[in-house]
Amino acid sequence: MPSSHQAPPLLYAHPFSSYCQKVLVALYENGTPFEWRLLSPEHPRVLAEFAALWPIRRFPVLVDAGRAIPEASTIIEYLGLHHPGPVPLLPADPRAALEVRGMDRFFDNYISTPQQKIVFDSLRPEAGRDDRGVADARAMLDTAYAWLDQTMAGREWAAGDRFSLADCGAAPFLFYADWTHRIDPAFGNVVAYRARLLARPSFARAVDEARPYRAFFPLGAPDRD
Ligand SMILES: N[C@@H](CCC(=O)N[C@@H](CS)C(=O)NCC(=O)O)C(=O)O
Repeated sequence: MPSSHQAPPLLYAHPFSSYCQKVLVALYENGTPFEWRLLSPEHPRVLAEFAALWPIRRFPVLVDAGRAIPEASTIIEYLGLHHPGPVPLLPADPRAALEVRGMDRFFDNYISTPQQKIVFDSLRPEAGRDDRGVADARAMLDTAYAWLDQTMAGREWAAGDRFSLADCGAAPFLFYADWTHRIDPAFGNVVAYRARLLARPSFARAVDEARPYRAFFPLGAPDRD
């Protein structure tokens, strides 16, 4: 348990980043105090600190008690251990926790990874684009939406009745995936789940905080959500 005099964790992040929103949802679910370290060209010192903390330079990174923790899922598990709040995001039962981690891997690997591929490719100069890779990413999203549609039949949240780590990632990943490669309305369970996630106050807050940055969405942010 954190002691009362302990400084709050620092979050090196950007509000428009999906993986940062994944962690923000966990922080907001539990009302966990933290300090922003905004990754922006206007704050070169913060960028330099971040690069020194995590040479891989993928964000977010949490710094707590002198320790740097990268990777959104690991950060959320860390918060549950060291800064627990009223909403446990991993069930205490290891079998139930395995289901949550399995769904968390699904959203990282088969929704977010292809979604990022399409966006990152669009940022490349024309000559360096990877058309085949983008087509594969779009096909993967279609396959992932179809699987998720079946899986979510009768489920409120990704791993069942309780909001969990898996929903923290599902929220921003489905949010941006729909902007990038529209979810077919025939996948009604996925569309309804995405809407439930958007109505969840923790994610609604993260979405609102990111609104000022929508013009930066490389594919053009649609006028919805
Ligand atoms: N595996 C990482 C992925 C983090 C990630 O991809 N973050 C993106 C922002 S959403 C990023 O750092 N992009 C900057 C870049 O690729 O240079 C995690 O789970 O946290």
